[in-house]
Amino acid sequence: MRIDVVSIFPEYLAALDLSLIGKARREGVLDLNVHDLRDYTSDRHRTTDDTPYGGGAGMVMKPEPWGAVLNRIATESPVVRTTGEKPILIVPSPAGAVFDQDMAYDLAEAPHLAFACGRYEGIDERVLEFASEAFDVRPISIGDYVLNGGEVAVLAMVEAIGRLIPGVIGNPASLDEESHSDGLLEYPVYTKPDTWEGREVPEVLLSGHHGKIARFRRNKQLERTAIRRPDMIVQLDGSTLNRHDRDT
Ligand code: 6GU
Repeated sequence: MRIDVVSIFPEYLAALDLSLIGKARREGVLDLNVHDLRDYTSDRHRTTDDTPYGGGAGMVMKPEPWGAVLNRIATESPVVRTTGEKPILIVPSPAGAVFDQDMAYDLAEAPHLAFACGRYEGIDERVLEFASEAFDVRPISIGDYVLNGGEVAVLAMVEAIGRLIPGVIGNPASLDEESHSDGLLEYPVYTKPDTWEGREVPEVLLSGHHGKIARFRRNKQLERTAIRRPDMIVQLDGSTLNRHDRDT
């Protein structure tokens, strides 16, 4: 997968050199490119923002550098050149649709993603209209709170998406049992020692009885989800709960 990220703080994205995502980059599974928006300005001060038309607080990102960098990314897209398909342009914004695991799975299938990190009060709206000629533009939020810019949101989204790309995670089976994969939160986990600070590991996990262990874990998932995320219980579709869930 090809990923381009545009920011006025490219150093923020240095964390993408670490851990599994960093390894995927070094192995060539992820072709991740970070662009400094200021490199696409043409004035001496490398200005990227200006005051809002209509008045109001804060500053707005100027359209010209955005136009220049997005033209470059679209023109150089290996996907556009080979398939003619539009790359997806994610615009991180608290005013976007909320990112979730289904979206991560969907985006993990795309051959080319670009991220446009806004700062201040946002990017001149005409940039999104202009970009939609060459990109499938999607404003996306990572939750109902406000960040100062899109960079931290991009770190979260690239990690959530990147780990779903085949070859990025060593053991893909671990993806099947994690929170949100089946509409429930994941069960609690334990490791050695079996007694620690006077606390025991639940006995059933030491029993070697696979059926009982599966039932215990499933009950913990249901209990945890009901307590912590009642909203997810409401969303469960009929096929998620099986006969055994109802009988116990
Ligand atoms: Cl994606 N960007 C910003 N600036 N704030 C946010 C957000 C994104 N998601 C939640 N808050």
